[in-house]
Amino acid sequence: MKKYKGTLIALLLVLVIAFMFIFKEKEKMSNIEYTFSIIKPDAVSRHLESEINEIFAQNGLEVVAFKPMTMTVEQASEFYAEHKGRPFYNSLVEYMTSGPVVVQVLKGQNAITKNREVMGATNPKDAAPGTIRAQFAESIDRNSVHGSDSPESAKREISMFFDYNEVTSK
Ligand code: IDP
Ligand code: MG
Repeated sequence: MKKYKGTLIALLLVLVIAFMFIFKEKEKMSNIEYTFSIIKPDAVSRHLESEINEIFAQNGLEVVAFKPMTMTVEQASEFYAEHKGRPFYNSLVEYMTSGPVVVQVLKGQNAITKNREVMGATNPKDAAPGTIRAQFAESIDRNSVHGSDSPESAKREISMFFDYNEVTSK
C-alpha cells in the first residue's frame, strides 16, 4: 500500500486540477454577466428589499454587492444624464433623492437581459404579470427598481457606485 501512496496522491492531484479546468472552461462557455440594480425609494419605504432580491435569486441573479444609501442630487443627475431635457428628468432626480435606495450588483447567466425581463416594462401598466414592476410598482415614476439596459450601461453604472474589487472578488 505504501508503495502506491505517492501515485495515489499524484492521481488525486491530477483529478482535482482536471475538474478545476473543466469548471473554468464551462464558465467561459456560458455568459456570466454583472449588472447594476437599484431598489428605488418607493420599494425601500415599503421594506421590499428581501422580497425583490428573492425574486432575483429565483431567476438566477445573485446579489454580489449591496449598499443602502441616499443619492445626492449630483449623483442622481449624473446617473440619469441620458434623460436630461426630457419632461420627467427633474422630477426623476427629485424622486431618486427623496429617500434611501439600495444600489446593488447582480451576477448571473445573461444577467443584463435577464434582469430587464424580471423587472418588467418601465410603466407597470405594460409590465408582464409576475414581473417585479407588475407586482410592486405604484406608477411609471415610482416603479420600484432600476436595471442597466446594456453592457455599456452596466459597466458605467456599476463603476459609479462600486470599486472594482468590491464586485470581482465574488
Ligand atoms: P427604465 O427604468 O425602464 O430603464 P427609462 O426609460 O430609462 O426606463 O427611464 C428611467 C426612469 O425614468 C424610469 O424607470 C421611470 O422611473 C422614469 N420615467 C421614464 N419615463 C417616464 C415618464 O414618461 N414619466 C415619468 N417618469 C418616467
Ligand atoms: Mg433605463
